[in-house]
Parts: sequence; structure tokens; C-alpha cells
Amino acid sequence: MGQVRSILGCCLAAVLVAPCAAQSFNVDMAIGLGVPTAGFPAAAGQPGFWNGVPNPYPNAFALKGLAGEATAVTLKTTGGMDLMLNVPPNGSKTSGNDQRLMDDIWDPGGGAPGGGTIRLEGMATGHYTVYVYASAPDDISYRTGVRVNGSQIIFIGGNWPSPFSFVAPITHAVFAADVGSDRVLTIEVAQWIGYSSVNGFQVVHAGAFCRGDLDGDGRTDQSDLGILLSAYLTCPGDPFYVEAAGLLVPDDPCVTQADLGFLLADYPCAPP
Ligand SMILES: [Ca+2]
Ligand SMILES: [Ca+2]
Ligand SMILES: [Ca+2]
Repeated sequence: MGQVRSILGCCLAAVLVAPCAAQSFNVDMAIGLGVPTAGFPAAAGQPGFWNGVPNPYPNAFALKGLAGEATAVTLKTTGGMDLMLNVPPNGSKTSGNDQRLMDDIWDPGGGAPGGGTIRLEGMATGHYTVYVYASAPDDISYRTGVRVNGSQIIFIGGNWPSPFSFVAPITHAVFAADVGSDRVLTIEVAQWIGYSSVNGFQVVHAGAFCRGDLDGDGRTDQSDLGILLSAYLTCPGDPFYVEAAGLLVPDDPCVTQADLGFLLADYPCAPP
């Protein structure tokens, strides 16, 4: 089907109440065949709002979180174009939300073999698990070689199961990625066989670097200690109570010596 393609050619100011909400995203690259509905968990098992991104998108696309809420995270893609490929041999096996995610793709090379980059800026620092769907609906021989934040390249593609289900590395691959103080996550199409295809991705927050961070700036420092001390020995309902401080150690909601000890054990902490 190569011919077909050649023709088609957070938290910052804080609210001293809770740490930065964990940042997780569902993103559908290409919207020609629609965008999955919010109940769709895909391979990550992460239901929630799906962002639909038309490509290329060189400006800042504002990503929404799983609850459909606005976030400070933006997405940019390099050149190429979107294709609708609800065609054999793979695309004919999907329908519904599977088809909305998998059968319309971003071809970063624009119809010619090529690579490209998805760049997320403004991410919260921390550990993430990233599910990248990069499998051609129109040819089982194509492979898309993906890496995330400089990881090893994984080649994705092949013969989709029938009835359709998600199987790595045929439909997607799973990457572990750390977002450091530059707050950037990049998903790069680094190599390819035939043509490259990107269907979408899911970003799953897998933990903070600094567990004593109370103001959401990614670090555990004097500011967080100050927040805890100002709420020290308070309980829910007390004037200066801070829930996040009381729940550092979730044994009871009051801000106790256990919470102070937990914070001090993480003090000071900064992302790499
Ligand atoms: Ca889509
Ligand atoms: Ca289909
Ligand atoms: Ca902090």
C-alpha cells in the first residue's frame, strides 16, 4: 500500500493545599476518523479525556488532562501529514474507539519515508510510563522506530490481531521516561522501515522525584518545610491545616511528627 501513501502524498502558584496533580495524558494523533471517547482505556488501561491533535502542529497545542481540565503542557509536532487508513490489511480489523485511535495516523515524513518528533513542554518533573502507538494500518511490513527522551529505539508494527487487541510491539511499545528540570518529554520517530506511522500515545505519571514536595514545584526545600511547620500539629478543620502535609504519611490526617520526619528524610531534593 506504499502507493496509497505516495498518492496521498499546575500548580505553580499553589494553593498550599495539595501537591501538583499527577500529569497523565491520552493523545490521539490525527483526527480524520475521529477521537476516542473518554471511557477508552487503550493499552495503558487509562481511561479519560482524549486529546485529538491534527498534524503537523508546529505551534503550541494545549493538552487537557484526564478529566478534560486545562493544563500548562503544550505539544508540538514537526512536518509530515495526517492520513486516514481504514483499509486492509490492518485497518479493516478495527472499529469504534480502536479505529479512532489506530486507523488515522500522523506520517511524520509526509508520504515519503521520514522521521519526526512530538515535543511536550511544561511537564511536571517525575517518573512516567509512556505508551506509544506507532503501527501502520495499511501495511504489515512497515516498522516505526520510536524512542522517548533518548531511550533505546523500539520498532513497532506488524500484523494486528483479529479480532483486534493491543499487543506490543505490534500495535505499540511501552517506555519508561524521566522528566527532569527542563520539563520536556520527546517522542521521536528515529528510524523506520517502509513508511512511519504514529497513531497516538498515553503518558502515565508513575511517581514524583521528590516525595516531600508540598507546593508542586517539583522540589523538596525550605518552602515545603515552611508549609509543614505552619500546619504542624493541626488536624482537619483547624485554621492552618494543610491536608497534603498531614497525608505525607497517610496513617492519620493530622500533621504529626511522622509527617515531619517523612519530609526531612526527603530534604533537600531536586529533580535531575
Ligand atoms: Ca484519530
Ligand atoms: Ca477499521
Ligand atoms: Ca516544593
